[in-house]
Amino acid sequence: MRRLFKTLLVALCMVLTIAVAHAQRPHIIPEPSYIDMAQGTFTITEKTKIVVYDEAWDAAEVFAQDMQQYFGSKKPLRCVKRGSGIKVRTDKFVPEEGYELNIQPHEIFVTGGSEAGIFYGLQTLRQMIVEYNGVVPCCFIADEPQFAYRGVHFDVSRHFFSVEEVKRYIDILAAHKVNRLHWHLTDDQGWRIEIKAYPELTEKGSMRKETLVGHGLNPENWDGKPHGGYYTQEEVRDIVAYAAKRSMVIIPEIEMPGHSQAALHALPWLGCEEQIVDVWTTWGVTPEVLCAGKESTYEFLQNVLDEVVELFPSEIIHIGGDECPKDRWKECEHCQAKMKAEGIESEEELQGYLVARIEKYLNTKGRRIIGWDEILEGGVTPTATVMAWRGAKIGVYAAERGNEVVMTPLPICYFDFYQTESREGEGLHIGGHINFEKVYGWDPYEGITDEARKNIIGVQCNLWSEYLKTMEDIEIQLLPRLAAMCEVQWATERRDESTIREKMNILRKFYEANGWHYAPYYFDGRK
Ligand code: TNX
Repeated sequence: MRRLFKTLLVALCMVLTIAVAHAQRPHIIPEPSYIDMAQGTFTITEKTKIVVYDEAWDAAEVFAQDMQQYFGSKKPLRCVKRGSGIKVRTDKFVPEEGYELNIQPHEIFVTGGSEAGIFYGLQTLRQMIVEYNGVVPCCFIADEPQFAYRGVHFDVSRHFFSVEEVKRYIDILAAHKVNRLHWHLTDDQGWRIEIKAYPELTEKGSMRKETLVGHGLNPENWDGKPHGGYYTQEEVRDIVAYAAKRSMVIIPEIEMPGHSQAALHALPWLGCEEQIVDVWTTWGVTPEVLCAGKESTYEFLQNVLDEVVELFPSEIIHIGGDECPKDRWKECEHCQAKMKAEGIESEEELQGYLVARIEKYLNTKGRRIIGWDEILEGGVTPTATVMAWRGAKIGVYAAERGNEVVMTPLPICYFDFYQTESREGEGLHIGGHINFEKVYGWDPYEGITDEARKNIIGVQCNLWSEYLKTMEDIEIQLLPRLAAMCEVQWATERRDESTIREKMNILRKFYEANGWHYAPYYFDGRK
């Protein structure tokens, strides 16, 4: 009898242990590839050391600082070369950006395929630390991303954001395991990057007289207040280094030949007729574009790019290419002469000629180009990467003709759109409707052949800032939709509709612990 009781007791304990272990499964976003729960816990305190075995000091130090914020302590956690605590190391048998996180009662091991892998392993641990108030359950997690390119775009031209704000943006992205920041630095409404060869670009082109009040479709009132700002080259370097410490590459975008009115204001000789124009104070698409006929335009672009490649180690450079009306070119003697001399038949092809020339130039510097999908219209080279924004079908088309593609279709990836159908309580936005569910349920491979799948190198969401003036506005548009986006970027095949809401309720606490603003709609059930 006693024996039977003992056996039953043991069985009961086992069932309970399994149940407890099950209940402890952590809520991590994006979903890891593999999680196996074990017995026991590890308690992280402000005294826990991070033991760095090889070169992953940046990842460790960033983590140590993030922990400092949670513990409210004066100093970050200590990073040391030996001892016990959270042990980080690289191992060539782990996939490049992947990691293994092994939490044991007395030690934690974070093993990455590279420093990036370690960084992501530590981000997973960071979410667990918030979820369990520092007492993290023992487990083994193995994880790696689906897409190599996991991007988020930031428009700092329409509204300017300070160095500190850009860094805060990078922090938010990094916690979602995003590895590309597409930094939209120039547009009609402001030129934001110092170029030493042309000081006018920032002296004149970084400031607009005033800004449209209300929607771009009804340009009636302006606020009468100057708006502007720019980043010095030193600040750019600082931001690039800040991102690199978080395993993030910044892809700069220099818009050409459209969306360039701020540059035209600063340097009127860049236009077809050298007409004097303002830094634009309105939203939309302006007919004022760079002249594609004069050699001086090409020289200008090359000189600008010379400085850009010095500042940004990114292998790809974004050259814009979107929404370039051809009205001025049709009437321009230089553009028409260039077309004749080069045997170019249409103005679209003239844009293709400009893009191909710039691509060639950047290739001589060891860089490649990426451009908005309009670059397909001018007969793009097979070596350019296409950023498909006007629809996933265009991305599929480009991938099938052999170009590499970043998918960022408007109906899913435009985070400047409204988040609710009713729009109640939301500020003024450009239009549309993209909620969390739409992003989470998206299949970036839809409609593609097996062969072309490999050409989809990644996925990106875009944050255009016409209607976003403050960092709070930015964060509310970004979060929590970025959580859904990072599931697509990192975990496409592993997404699970039945667990996401529960996971989001935990991630929300993580946002709060970091002091990030987020939109309430998903949490209060508004669609
Ligand atoms: C289109 S997407 C643009 C931007 C606007 C955006 C607003 C793209 C390549 N161009 O200039 O800011 O729509 O959603």
